[in-house]
Amino acid sequence: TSVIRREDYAPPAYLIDTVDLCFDLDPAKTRVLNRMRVRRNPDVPAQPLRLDGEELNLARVLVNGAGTSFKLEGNQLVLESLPEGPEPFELEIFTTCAPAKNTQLSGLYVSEGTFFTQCEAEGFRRITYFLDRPDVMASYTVTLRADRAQYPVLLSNGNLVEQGELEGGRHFARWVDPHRKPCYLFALVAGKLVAREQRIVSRLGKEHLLQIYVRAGDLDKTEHAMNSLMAAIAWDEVRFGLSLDLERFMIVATSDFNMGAMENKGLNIFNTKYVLANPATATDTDYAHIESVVAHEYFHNWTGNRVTCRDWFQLSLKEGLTVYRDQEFSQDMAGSPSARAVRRIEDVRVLRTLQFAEDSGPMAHPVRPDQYLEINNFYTVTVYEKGAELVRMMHTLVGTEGFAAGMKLYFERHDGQAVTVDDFAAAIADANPDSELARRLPQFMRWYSQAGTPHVSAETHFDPAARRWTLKLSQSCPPTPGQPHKEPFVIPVRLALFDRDGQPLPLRVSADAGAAAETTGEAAPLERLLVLTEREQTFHFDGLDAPPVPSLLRGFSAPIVLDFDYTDEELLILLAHDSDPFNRWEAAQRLVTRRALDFIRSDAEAKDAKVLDPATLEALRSVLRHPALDAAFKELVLTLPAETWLAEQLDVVDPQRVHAVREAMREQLALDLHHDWVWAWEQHRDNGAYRPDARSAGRRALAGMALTMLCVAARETGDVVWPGKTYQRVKDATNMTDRFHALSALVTAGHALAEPALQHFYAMFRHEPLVIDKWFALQAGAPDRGGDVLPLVRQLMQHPDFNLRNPNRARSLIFSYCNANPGAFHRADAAGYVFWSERVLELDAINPQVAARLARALERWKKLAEPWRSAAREAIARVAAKPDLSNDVREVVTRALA
Ligand code: B3K
Ligand code: ZN
Repeated sequence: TSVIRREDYAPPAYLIDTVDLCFDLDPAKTRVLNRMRVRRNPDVPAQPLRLDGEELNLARVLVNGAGTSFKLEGNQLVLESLPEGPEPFELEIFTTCAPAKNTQLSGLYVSEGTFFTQCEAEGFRRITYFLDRPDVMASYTVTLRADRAQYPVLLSNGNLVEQGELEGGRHFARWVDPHRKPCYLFALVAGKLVAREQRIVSRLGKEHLLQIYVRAGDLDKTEHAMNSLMAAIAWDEVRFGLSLDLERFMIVATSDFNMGAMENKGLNIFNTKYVLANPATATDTDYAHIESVVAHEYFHNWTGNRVTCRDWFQLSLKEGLTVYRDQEFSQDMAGSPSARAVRRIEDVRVLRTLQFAEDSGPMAHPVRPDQYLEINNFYTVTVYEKGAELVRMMHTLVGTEGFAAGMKLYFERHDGQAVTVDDFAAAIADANPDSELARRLPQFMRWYSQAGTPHVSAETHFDPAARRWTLKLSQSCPPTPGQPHKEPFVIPVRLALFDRDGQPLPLRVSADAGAAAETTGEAAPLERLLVLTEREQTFHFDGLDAPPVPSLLRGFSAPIVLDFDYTDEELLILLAHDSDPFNRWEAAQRLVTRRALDFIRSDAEAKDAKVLDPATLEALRSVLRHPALDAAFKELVLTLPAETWLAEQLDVVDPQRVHAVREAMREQLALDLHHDWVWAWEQHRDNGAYRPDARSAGRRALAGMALTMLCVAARETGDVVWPGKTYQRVKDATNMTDRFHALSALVTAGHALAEPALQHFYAMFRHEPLVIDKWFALQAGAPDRGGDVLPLVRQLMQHPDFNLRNPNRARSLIFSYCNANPGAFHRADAAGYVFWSERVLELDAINPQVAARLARALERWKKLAEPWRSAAREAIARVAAKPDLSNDVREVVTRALA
């Protein structure tokens, strides 16, 4: 297979109006009869019909009921002698496939005796021959036939129109989807499942049935997902006027799934991890993920399903927009302004640690990529999370009402169509003709076409005589593969100013600077939105008695790196006083990152080092002890920057040094703030009956952090009391969040009680797969002590509960080690890399999509110092040398070596 290019897009030569699918479900050999009404696309010159198919056995092809000649060319079925003219014809294709052998989990597969499908992006071609592209939309009728005893529940998209008995203990169900859709949104499920049901009435007065299907023992874990679904439905009606367009909306959970969930029309299929929760088995983080993933898939019903992508290069059209929507939803669900800010900080943290790294590595690609070998490799943090930031910037540039008007226009124009990101941006701009977005639309679209993270550097000047403060912003963007030079972006920069006592200052823009003069008498605002469009731009602010402390890029108003040489004093002022919680958190991150990087670059011994200075420690202590700040916010401020984040700030990375310095900082925080951690634990440990709301989750998070710090300190001081209390907590906690915090505290501290605690935990939850995933992940992600993690991971691979074929399990052990534990993975003896290459190859034979994700663990190898650099390149080369790699893994390793 070769590279697919965006510029090669051509509309389909044929259109498919209706599809009538009939399945005889059998794990070993499922028979699929596919009857389509097809016609030539009048806008495209006549040519043969080329249908995609993969791993199918073709039995018969009929055109208008009669046999026809056909060719098989690679993975395509080619029909040359088709009826001329614009009239539709009937095309009937009969194939079989083997769901039980489908370990890729794309197409039709079997998980624990139940049939599931996954068609996005190109899985439908593994079910039947089809025009497997999102701009071909058809109306579907689906008949499922299966053994009644083994597969009592038969589901597909839309409405159930008929069901009944068949001979030989079989039965059938027929589903009709009232909405046209691309084939990637097709789904079926057949198996032994039970459902939680909920009837709701929409704002429009329509009745809907909501169902969540799970295995019989899991019904008690579906309440939170149902609540989240109802909340998402209500939110979309209020915020965007978008209502559920189906009589029945179903969610089905499976424990074998390549990603989080899938938005199939009316029949969402979910990884169990993002559905199942009760207080005994799920943590606060799980609850929050479920809320956002359930909402995300539901929101796709409009952004993705009603209006879909013209081609897969437009993926961010639905994913960036839908992530933006789920993030807004989760913020609204959080409630208080500071709880909203906590969500924002968490989202930005993901963007900056994962997406910024992607953007500066070999897989860097624009939010709208230009080419791919395997589309599944482009379901990335760039397309999703950076894509969401682009939508957020549009919102910032047109305002909340303007954005809602833009969304309305988008659906008026494009409902039922397959469109591009340009169409979306044009709708937002056209609804707001006087906005900065409309004025700068072509330039704004560079965010979609240029890869890389822009840097904005700020310089300031104060003129006491004129009482004028000047801010000069300049932007640049580093080269990325295939894009050596970048044109300037449109960058919204939110700004506030503070005096040295932390009091906000009014922002008076001077009239001669080209900006609109202030109307006299009107109070100057305390925050302004500057829009940087040139490579370099200067802004003046008047009426200031002293140089102010700028709070720049408030709320992280653009996905950029801000280079500004804050003094420590200025950062301490912002940390203590900034009214923007994001920048308050950011001030602490900057202080701590600065200390860490200074130390890493020095040649001082890291063991027992005082990496943090007294002023920073004192500032962190005041945050921890602050009477008014939320516990969740405190926990974020006190969380040290990730090793991967620190590594990204360095030109050459010694991963062991980064790890050692971060560990030293943690010990320092644990020891120097010991009394404060005791206080924090006592103040936040009890929260009554478990409720997953943001406030009590924040309290649990801070208590959990305190426990970890107290166990880390105990390791240094020889204290036995806190580890003992923590062990007790593992045994008698009343919810999974508290229990897991305690277990993780012992494991993180490397305490001797970790071992019995892990055993106790395992014995308690051995029949809960999602909890056992946590058990594997915790051990594989533990801080390395003398190289002990890799042998443990190898040993855990032999555990009876380990199964490489189950993606959740593979991720919990292998990915937690290779992708999320740099200190243990980057071993000087290269044994971690050897392990990685073995697993990539082993997984590739089972499930290329999952293998390709793992393959990305070493893509930043060029930044590594020796001996890691050479060892990593060798390991990648070893993988690349395998002749029959999947496209998925091939693309990742080829780019990495380029
Ligand atoms: N649209 C799916 C992702 C499909 C991934 C295919 N490799 C889930 C989501 O983003 O909602
Ligand atoms: Zn999505």
